[in-house]
Amino acid sequence: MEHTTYSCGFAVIAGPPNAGKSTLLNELLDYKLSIVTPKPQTTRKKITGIYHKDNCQIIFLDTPGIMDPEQKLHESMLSIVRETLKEADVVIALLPYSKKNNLFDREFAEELFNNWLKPARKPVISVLNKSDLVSREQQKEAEEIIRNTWHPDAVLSVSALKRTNLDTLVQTIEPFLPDSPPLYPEDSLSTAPERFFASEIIREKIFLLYGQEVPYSAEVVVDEFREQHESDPSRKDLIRCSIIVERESQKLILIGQKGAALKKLGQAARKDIEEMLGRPVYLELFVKIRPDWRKKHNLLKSYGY
Ligand SMILES: Nc1nc2c(ncn2[C@@H]2O[C@H](COP(=O)(O)OP(=O)(O)OP(=O)(O)O)[C@@H](O)[C@H]2O)c(=O)[nH]1
Ligand SMILES: [Mg+2]
Repeated sequence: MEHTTYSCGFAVIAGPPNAGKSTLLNELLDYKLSIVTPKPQTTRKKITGIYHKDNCQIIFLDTPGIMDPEQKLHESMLSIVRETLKEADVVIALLPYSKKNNLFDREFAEELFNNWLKPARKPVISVLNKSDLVSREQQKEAEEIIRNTWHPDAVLSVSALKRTNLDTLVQTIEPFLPDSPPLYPEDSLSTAPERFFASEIIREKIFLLYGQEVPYSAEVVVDEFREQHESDPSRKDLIRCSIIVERESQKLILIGQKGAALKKLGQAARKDIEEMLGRPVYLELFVKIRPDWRKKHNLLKSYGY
């Protein structure tokens, strides 16, 4: 009798803010699941993305960037990273190449390997991202330093953006996955509901359209997600969201002159939400002030942190 083996497990992507963790998840899945912006601290929660192959299923978990916490929100983000690491069959420790930092940030690497990965006691694949920024010789040099200093189970360089070496990364992950039937059906891409991704898309547009502290002070809550297309295909779904900010000044910036800025935000977000859902929607955005929400335990909790 023919004996086929199937493996399935969890690969947690962890690293500093802006390393390209969410980009890597999206490029592996070939689907824009996790929001990406040039600004650090874009991702605030765990994002599950399910990768399917003939003989294996990899459940990738994208996490917030690891940084020094300045407020309660950051502490919640770090506990999300810590909790997510517990789920890992293998950790992808993602460090970005940088021209400034003598190839990569050694101080952060030391912190990541010693204070996060060692206590987590999981197999580690050290992945240097943004290989498009450096030469092959420099990549070999950096890989060698990592191998000799922190002794991870494997080391490789990729460019998530250019999709370089992603097949090799998948092949490197596979041996770390337990023999197991798939945990999710073949057509599932994530575990979170559509309304979560709608709120994330709005957050992404806030990061892209506004400067300074506004993106960091903003949270998006879906108040109503009314699916109407099933009962009547001619009616659009209604999505009502609140954008929470900390101060009046931030609310004024978000709304803009005669509401122009909020309108632009709404249009950009609606376009992407419609693309994700594959159907037209009405998107209504309200701006609300909740002073110091990032420091308040109860508010953070109500926003899912
Ligand atoms: N040159 C280059 N840029 C990349 C690569 N991968 C990601 N980026 C860019 O790096 C920036 C940050 O990408 P994200 O995927 O949002 O990074 P992240 O690690 O998820 O960041 P946080 O969610 O803030 O922790 C974006 O501008 C990406 O386009 C890469 O391989 N090469
Ligand atoms: Mg991210």
